[in-house]
Amino acid sequence: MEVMRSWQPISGFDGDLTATVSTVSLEDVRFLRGQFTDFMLGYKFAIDEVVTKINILREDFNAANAYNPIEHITSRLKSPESVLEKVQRKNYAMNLASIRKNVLDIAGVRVVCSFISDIAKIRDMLVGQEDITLLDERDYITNRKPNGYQSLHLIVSIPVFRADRTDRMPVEIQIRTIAMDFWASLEHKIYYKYEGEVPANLRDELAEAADAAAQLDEKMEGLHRLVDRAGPTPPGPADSLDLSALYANFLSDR
Ligand code: 0O2
Repeated sequence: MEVMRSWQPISGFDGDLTATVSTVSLEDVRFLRGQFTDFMLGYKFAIDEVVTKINILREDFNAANAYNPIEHITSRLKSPESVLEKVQRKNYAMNLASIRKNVLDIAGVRVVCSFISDIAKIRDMLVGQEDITLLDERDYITNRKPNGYQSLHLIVSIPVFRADRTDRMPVEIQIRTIAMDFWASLEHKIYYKYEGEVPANLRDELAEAADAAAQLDEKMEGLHRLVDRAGPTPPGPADSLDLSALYANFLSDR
């Protein structure tokens, strides 16, 4: 069979993937793999762009303030298998144009903050940048998921400057506190261990743990505010002005 030069629907595809796999050659699969790898590269670059932006904010905070709202940043590029699994699960068309349009969480960046109030701060700073466009926002903090999951999800698009073109790429940014992140990573492990069928008693325990995490966040936020109020005022630009000239002026007026 001739190697496919452009992305075409695989001939003979009737929705039965097992039948499709037996009708394509190894060369076809290699070609598709190459095309897919190139397609994914843009998402990797988009992650790099967003991580750079967040690292700049972090460094800027460190330089200007005694306190830094960003605890840590992680990122992940969805694997080709899980992109295609999502396409199949959501019944999207199995081609690149459809993936580009429908699967907006291929590039993912997670920002973990110390306090709840930091989440809105980081969100506003990112969304306010002129090359970032907010496409969608899901606030699972105000509207906690029934299992207890909390996080702020933004889908943004940013320009990625390639060698021969500029592409606007979508990135999912998840912003959450340390407590929310702790809960989510444990829940994720439990979910996978039980392959989605988490026993009722564990689900109840997780819901309780989510309440405890939310209470801890509130308590820490309260303490943070108290300390912030009581703490010394950070030095401003006027603090280091040389006042000798003013003193000399007072003396000459006597
Ligand atoms: P991973 O491991 O991060 O790659 P869908 O992708 O269709 O299931 P949807 O509607 O596109 O979900 O997006 P949604 O609900 O905003 O969530 C997408 C991501 O949020 C997930 O990505 C998780 O990272 C996280 N998430 C959402 N709900 C939960 C939850 O109940 N528990 C935990 N631990 N994480 C959650 P992925 O690709 O599923 O996983």
